[in-house]
Amino acid sequence: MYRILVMNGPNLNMLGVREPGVYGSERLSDIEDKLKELAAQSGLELSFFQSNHEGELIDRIHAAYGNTDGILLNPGALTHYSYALRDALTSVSLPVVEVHLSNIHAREAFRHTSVIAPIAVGQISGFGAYGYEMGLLALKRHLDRLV
Ligand code: CA2
Repeated sequence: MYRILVMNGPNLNMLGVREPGVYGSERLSDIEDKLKELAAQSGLELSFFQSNHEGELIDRIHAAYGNTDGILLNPGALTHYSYALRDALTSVSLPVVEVHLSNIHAREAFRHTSVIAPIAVGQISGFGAYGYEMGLLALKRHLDRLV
């Protein structure tokens, strides 16, 4: 059974609360509930962590070292500039799948760059909450050495 850490960065605790037009009407807890269902069917053990603080996210990544098989990550706006988050992910050598609700490549220019993508297994962007399900399955396939 793979142990997967599902991490969300700044402001994602506000999902479904404000601006449903951009990010959809589902709350983060709804997304997590769906992932729990999928994990039960797929033989995955999930832990969840959301923080609005870069350092807390980094500490959680360090704490995953040695007890986690992979990370499903929506870094929020940290995606676009946090070399510290990227270095933390590199330091634990865990496979990461990057997920975004919106299509970051179809938005403002500053969102087109991800400093996380080069060290990720892959990036899923633009499929709303369903992207998390895709990301979890893709991470499992990667751990199974199938993709
Ligand atoms: O599309 C995504 O998933 C993003 O990671 C979301 C981030 C954004 O900075 C990235 O460029 C793309 C922002 C999350 C903000 O979430 C909110 C939720 C409700 C209301 C306002 C913001």
